[in-house]
Amino acid sequence: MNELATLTKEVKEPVSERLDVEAVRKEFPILKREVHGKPLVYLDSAATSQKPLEVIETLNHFYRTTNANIHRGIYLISEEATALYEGARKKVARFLGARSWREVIFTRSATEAINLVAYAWGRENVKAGDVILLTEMEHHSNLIPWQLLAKEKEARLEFIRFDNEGHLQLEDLDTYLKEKVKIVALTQMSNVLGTINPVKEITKRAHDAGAVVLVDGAQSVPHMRVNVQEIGCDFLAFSGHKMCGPSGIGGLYGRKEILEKMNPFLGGGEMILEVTLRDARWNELPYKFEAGTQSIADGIGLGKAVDFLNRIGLDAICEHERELVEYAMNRLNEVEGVKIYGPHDEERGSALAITLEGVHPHDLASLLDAEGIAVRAGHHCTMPLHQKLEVPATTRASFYLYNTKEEVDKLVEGLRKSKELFGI
Ligand code: C6P
Repeated sequence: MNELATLTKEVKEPVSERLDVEAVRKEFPILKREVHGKPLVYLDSAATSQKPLEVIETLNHFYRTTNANIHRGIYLISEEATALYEGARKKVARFLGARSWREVIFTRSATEAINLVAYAWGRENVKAGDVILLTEMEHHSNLIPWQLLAKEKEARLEFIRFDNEGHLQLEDLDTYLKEKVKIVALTQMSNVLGTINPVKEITKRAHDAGAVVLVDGAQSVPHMRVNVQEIGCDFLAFSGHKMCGPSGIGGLYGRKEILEKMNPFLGGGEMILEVTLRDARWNELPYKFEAGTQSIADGIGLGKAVDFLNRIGLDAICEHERELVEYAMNRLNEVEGVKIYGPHDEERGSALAITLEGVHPHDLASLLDAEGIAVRAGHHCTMPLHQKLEVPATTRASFYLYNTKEEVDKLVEGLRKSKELFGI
């Protein structure tokens, strides 16, 4: 039995199969506030999620009682801080189904995690003429680091296309895998289309062709059960702030065998075993990749967020969002002029990008804001995806465990009001 399997047994079962949204909402203090004299309707969780009280209080408690640097002090509060931080790492490792806590590297965000791989793995392994295979729906965080690497190494960037429904065209994968693909890097859930990509199948095919696989889990990890061993991927990046945790903390799962062979990403304190003026030996995993003082309180807060998500239950969250998105799609389709992007079937995530004919996406977001409704407008850091959709911008509503059908109704009402204002 692997190291974390024994610990997994101790994880408490979720309180109920179904999510009690009213009870959940009470745990998020910000949801009580008003904006522009109206109750806040927060529909921007794909950008960042709100935080439950227990996460907020964990940060507060840490700074009030336990604040010290970790892995350094030979005194009680430093030892306590270290135990809390390393405890959080173990919770994250279990949450992702890693074989060992050593496979979880804390970073500032998913962005930093992907950059870590592009630099530390990419520089050693990608050579001139190699193919880096991405998809057309990637967030800039999973595009720019590879563009930089490809330019430096004279490697080739190629892309798996997506079809009109936002599904990947997997025949492109097979075509490119016949060439020298070194890495396939793709999102598990699109932050615009809501598409859930078949990362397990893609990983299998990529591995059969000798390629390494990085999964961008920034949007999937907060919303569905993600198990890195089941997927079989080599790397998975995620952000704490999208999964009820604090900002400034995220992580990279990496298969131990591959991490061990890699050079460090950043140099500095803590990532070394021994240093002389001209040389150094690297620390063991995961510390080799954690140079300098870490976001200690935020890491501990992320551990609390994982406890929270486990208590509510990922299956219950997933089911709640599935019902909500289905309801939202039906209701939005009632409004003439609304176009919904991405899959129209049940198997999709909870990011819903739309356009409303005759109203600019930014104007729509401003009008909705006046109604207390927070949505995002723009290209959502996916310019190439929008170029393919042939729209400069979309307005995006994204849902999480605390959203309700009444909030969807308010969104629809807001759209109708906007149409009236524009005389459409
Ligand atoms: N997307 C959105 O509103 P960071 O910023 O590092 O925490 O996450 C980056 C990132 C990577 N991949 C995907 C699929 C993402 O959606 C994001 C963040 C936010 O859609 C902010 S642009």
